Amino acid sequence: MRGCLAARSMLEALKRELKMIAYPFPSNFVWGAATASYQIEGGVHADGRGESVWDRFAHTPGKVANGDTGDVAADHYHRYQEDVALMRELGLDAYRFSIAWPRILPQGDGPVNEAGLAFYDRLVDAVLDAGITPFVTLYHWDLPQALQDRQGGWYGRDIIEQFVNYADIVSRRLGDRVKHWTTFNEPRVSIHLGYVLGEHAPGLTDWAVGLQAAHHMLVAHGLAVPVLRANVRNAEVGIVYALNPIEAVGDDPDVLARQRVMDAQINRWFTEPVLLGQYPDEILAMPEAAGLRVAAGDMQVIQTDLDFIGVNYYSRTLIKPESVPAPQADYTAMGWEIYPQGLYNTLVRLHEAYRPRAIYITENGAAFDDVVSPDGMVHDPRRVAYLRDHFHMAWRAIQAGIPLRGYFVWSLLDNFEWARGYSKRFGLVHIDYGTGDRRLKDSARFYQSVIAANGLPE
Ligand code: IFM
Repeated sequence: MRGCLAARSMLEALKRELKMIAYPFPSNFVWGAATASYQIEGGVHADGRGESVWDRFAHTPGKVANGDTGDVAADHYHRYQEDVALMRELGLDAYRFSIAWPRILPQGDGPVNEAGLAFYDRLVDAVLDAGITPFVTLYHWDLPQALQDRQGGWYGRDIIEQFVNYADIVSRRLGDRVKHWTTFNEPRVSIHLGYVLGEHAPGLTDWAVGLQAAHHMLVAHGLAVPVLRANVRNAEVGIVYALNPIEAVGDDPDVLARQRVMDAQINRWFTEPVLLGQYPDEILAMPEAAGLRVAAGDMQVIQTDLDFIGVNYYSRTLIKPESVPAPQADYTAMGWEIYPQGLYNTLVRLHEAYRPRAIYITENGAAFDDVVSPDGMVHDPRRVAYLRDHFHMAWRAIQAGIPLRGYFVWSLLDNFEWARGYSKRFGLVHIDYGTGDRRLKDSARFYQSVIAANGLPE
C-alpha cells in the first residue's frame, strides 16, 4: 500500500513537472464510487432476506417504469467479487455501499439473520483485500416491510429503537474493519418522495405523516451516532444529504417566497435540526406541522457533532414566473439540468452555514442513454464531460479552503433507478441485464486516469 502511494506521488510530481495535470488534488484525497443495496444486489430471497418496502412497492403494478423490480438488479449479491475486481481496476481508494436492513433483521427487529451479516463480512473483506476503504451507509431506503405493516414504517415512534438496534448489530459486527459510517442516505428524499409525494416506497401522500416520520428518522440518527462511536474504535461518523440549490429568476416577491419555502423543504428540513438543533421556521409554519409530536429532549438528541457531512449533488432547481422562459441548458436523461457551478455553490453554502469538520461528495454523476457500440464499447462522452466539469468544481472548492476530503461517483454500476427502473443508467460500468455482463464505459477509463494522476488534465 505504502509502495503504491509513493509510486503515485512520484507519478503525480512528474506529471505536474511536465504540466500534464492542470488541477492537482491533495495527496490524501479520496476517490470513490457509490452504490446502494436495493439498487444493485438482487438476491431478494437469498439466505433468509426479508421483504423490504421496495420489494412490495416495485411489485405493485404501475409504481415503477416498465414493471421493473430489484429482484435481480445487477446481481451484485452473487457477483460482488467481480465488482470488487472492477473497483480495483479503476484504482478506487474507497467504496460507498449500503446495508440491506431486511438481510440482517428480516422482520425489522427480533431474530438476527446470520447469513445476511455474513454476506457483508465477505464484501467488506473483499473490499479491504483490494486495498479499498469501505464507507458504509446504514439506511438507503430499503426498510423491512414488516415495520411498515406494523406501525406505518417511520411514522411509528418504535422505529427509533428498532433502527438503533439495527445500527448496533451491524456496527458490532463490521466495526473492527469499517471505520466510515453514515446513518442515513438522503433522509429528505426518502421521506418526501415516499411519504409526501407517493413516488417512492411506501407510496404515501400526506405531509403530516411525512413530517412525523422525518422527526423519528432524525431522532434515530441522533441516537445511533453514539452507538456507532461506542462500537467502532476511531469511527468517522456522518450523514448524507441530497442538496439542490433552489435559484430564483428575477425578484418577483412571489417567486422569492416560493424559493424560501422550497429551500427549507428541500435543503434545510434535515440539515438544520442535525447541525443547528432546530427546524427551519418555514417547516414549523406549515399547517401540517401543527400536530407534529416532538418529545422533550428530542432536539438535543438530533443535534449531533459529526465527523463529516456527505453531499449528494446532481442539479439545481429554478423558480421563475411562468412568463419567463427557461434558460438554455443541457439536461441529462433524468431531465436534470447540467449545472456544475451548483456543486461549488452548494459546498460553499454548506461550509459557511455549518462549518462541518469535513465534507465528502458522496454522490455525483449522471444518467445518459448509453448503448453498446458495434466495437463492443460504451462511448459516453457526455458523462465524461459531466464528471470533468464537476471534478473541476470540487478542485475550486478545495482552493477556496473548503474541507472537501473525497468524491464518490454515482454510480459504480448501472442499477435500479427507483421509480424509473432500469430505464436510466448512471453507471461507470455498463450492465447487460440479460446476461449480467459488466463492461467499463469510456467514463470509467476517464475516471481511472483521473484517479491515477490524482488530478485533472487541462
Ligand atoms: O439513484 C439515486 C440514489 O439512490 C440516491 N441519490 C440519487 C441517485 C440518482 O437518482
